[in-house]
Amino acid sequence: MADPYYITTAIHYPNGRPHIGHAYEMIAADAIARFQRQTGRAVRFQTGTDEHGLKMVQTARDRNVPVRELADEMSGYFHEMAQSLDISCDRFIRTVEADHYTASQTIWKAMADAGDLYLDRYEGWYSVRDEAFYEEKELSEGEGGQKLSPQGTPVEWTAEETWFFRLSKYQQPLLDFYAAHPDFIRPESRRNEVLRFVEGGLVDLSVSRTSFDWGVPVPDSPGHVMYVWVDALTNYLTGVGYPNDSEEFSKWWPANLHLIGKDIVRFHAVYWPAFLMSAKLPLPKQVFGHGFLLNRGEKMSKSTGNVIDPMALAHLYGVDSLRYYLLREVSFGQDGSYSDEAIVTRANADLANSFGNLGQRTISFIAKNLEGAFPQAGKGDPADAALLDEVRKACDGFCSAFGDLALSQALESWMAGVFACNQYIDTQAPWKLRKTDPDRMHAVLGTLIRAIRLLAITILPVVPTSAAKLLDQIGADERDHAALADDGWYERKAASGFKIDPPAPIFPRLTLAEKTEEP
Ligand code: ME8
Repeated sequence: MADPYYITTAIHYPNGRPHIGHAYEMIAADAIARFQRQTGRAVRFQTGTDEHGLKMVQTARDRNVPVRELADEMSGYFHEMAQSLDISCDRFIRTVEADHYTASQTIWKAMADAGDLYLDRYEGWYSVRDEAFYEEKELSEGEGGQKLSPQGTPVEWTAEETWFFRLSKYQQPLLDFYAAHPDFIRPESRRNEVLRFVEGGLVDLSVSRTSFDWGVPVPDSPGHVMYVWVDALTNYLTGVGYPNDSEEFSKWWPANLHLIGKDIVRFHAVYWPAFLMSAKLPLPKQVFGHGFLLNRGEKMSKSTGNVIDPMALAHLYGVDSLRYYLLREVSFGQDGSYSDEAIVTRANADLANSFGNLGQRTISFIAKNLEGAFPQAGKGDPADAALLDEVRKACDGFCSAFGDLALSQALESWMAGVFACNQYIDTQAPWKLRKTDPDRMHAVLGTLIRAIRLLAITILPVVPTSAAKLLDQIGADERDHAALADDGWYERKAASGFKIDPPAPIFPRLTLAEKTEEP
């Protein structure tokens, strides 16, 4: 059995409903998880909600509801979103769950045993929006002299007795680790940011709070709850059995990939490995900081009212169109812009008019003219082998790019295979061959079925429901990467007497929805 593969998204703050940025991260992670499953690896995929911290406390206070009630309601929307977007997670974790308290308190004790925790007084700047402490030198000044974090969020002066983690002790071990594992932080630009930050010197980190009680209690320290990031990061361990199920834990840990947004790379690439080093646990293999999704080039925020509801989009344009669009349009790792026009244009051009049309034309022609029977071997031509070679090349290109997290490039390569098929069908014109050379028509249609199968298997991680429907129509049951290399499939299926039914359209042509709100 190939190596197990453990992938996680960030866990999302349920202080409001999910937005398109959250959906983007879940979709990307889901496509990667599905891709890894196709390679034959055992995959574990985790997402969820990060429910403690001051931001939750303040939001609940503003809404005049108990914080647990807010967490339950909003976490429910994230869970619902995961289901609607076909997110194939093995666990949707909530940090209020009992096993998560156990895991967080266990890692805490391990850090204490290492001598890395001490009590002191914290005085400094805190951003509730980021749930992050900042040094004075990192701040800028906004309107009215308001101090702002590097993320542009307001910071406030905080002073309280807290536990500290000896982060400074890990400066050199972290730098050594980055040097020995050049792929630990990706993409390159984020790696450079982290290196600069750590090289600039690390100060010890305040890791508990006493001014509120919505968090995981610090062991043997009444009045202290853990700083939300300590418990949040630990979710990655909780989900794979830490500390009680050592078999499960050693199967999945260390994680292969923490997929997160660029704003929280510091927590994952500096604090998290330092906590793990302290607790003497192995470090994850990679942290990938994806870019931000902007609304027509503008940052989405509740105050400007341009936050996009992913469920509404999925409802308007279809889940698979949305998934395809987000992974195709945004160069993975960089920021990308979202607009309704772009999703309609992209989904129509690539899915409805190209891939969908290829499947629809071929299958309906066979259903109508061959009564659904698989085309026979017919009269071959070098053009047939040339097409299949090109399609295989496109699918291989998809796999190698996708495996390297170049998701958009992967889709570009796949699309070259679709184009080649459409060109082939136009040149070979099976509708003309029907009268003039039926033997040749059989060979052309058979070649197309083979090509469609390869393309549909390859694209499954991105558009799982639609590609599966297409594969059902042609009776292609094996859908992993081994099936891509199975050259005998066609003959076996044809010999089985499988009949192709007239197709129901799979990729509808989209039209732009009426705008209900303008940013
Ligand atoms: O940061 N485009 O939660 P969160 C793309 N709870 N991604 C975006 C985005 C956008 N416009 N806005 C946010 C947290 N994200 C913590 C994580 S992990 C142990 C704890 C991404 O709800 C963001 O970068 O603010 C992060 O990866 C994820 O959504 C959750 O953000």
